[in-house]
Amino acid sequence: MTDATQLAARLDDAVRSGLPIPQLSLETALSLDEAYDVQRAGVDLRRRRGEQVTGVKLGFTSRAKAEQMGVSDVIVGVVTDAMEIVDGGIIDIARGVHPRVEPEVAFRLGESVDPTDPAIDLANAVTDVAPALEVIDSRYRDFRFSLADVVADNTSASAYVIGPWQSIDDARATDGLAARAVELAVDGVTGETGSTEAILGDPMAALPAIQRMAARHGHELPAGAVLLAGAATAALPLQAGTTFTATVAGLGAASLRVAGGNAHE
Ligand code: 0L1
Ligand code: MG
Repeated sequence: MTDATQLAARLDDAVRSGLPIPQLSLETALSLDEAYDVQRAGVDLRRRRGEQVTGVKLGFTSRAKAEQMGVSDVIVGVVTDAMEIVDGGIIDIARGVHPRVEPEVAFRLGESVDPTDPAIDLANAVTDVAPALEVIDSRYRDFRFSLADVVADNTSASAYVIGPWQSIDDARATDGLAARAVELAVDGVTGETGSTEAILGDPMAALPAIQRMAARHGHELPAGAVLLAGAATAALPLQAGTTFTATVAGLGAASLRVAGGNAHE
């Protein structure tokens, strides 16, 4: 039997110190359900420090990342107000272990949803969509982990930026959300390019996946919750003194300035 609270505390220390830890799975055999117990215990620690949950995020939504990890399903994590950075705001790289940034699409819920209710379609509760940046920062040495490790580590969630929200109906009326060009630029120079298609074929497909995972693992979906659908390109390492901008065709851009010295690894 694993002690979820104890394992969560080790990960939480790594978040707060910026110092990496060895993978939990090297010492402890964790099932996926046990890994989600550790994730939940970590979120409870954050809540006890006063952080408020602002939403959820999906990981492994691109076929490339899923194949790289040898997994066939997405994973879900939790984001809090302490992870939110205003659009154009600053992140201090020195607080991270080895942070990377990826361009995403975000949704916002207009009403509270019970994900366990089979009569509910989460897509009907989404009112807005926005371009976004997610900073991922594995708390494990060398950014290496097993599936259970990364789930326990709250799917590497570290920070996020939401660009301008627009009505989901308006955004979808034009061309839908699939196959929109995405660029991740570094100081205005293209770093990565891709398409929203990399997010499960269409970011809208993230919504039933979030509903299913939230129901299975007990994540709440209140009104106003932010749903990060997944990455549209590979992630780039954060570098001090640079600005990262994610642009999603038709949705606009979200950006983040990186300050501070060096990350820890
Ligand atoms: O948001 C993500 O897709 C990250 C999922 C966890 C895997 C990673 O840290 O690359
Ligand atoms: Mg992500």
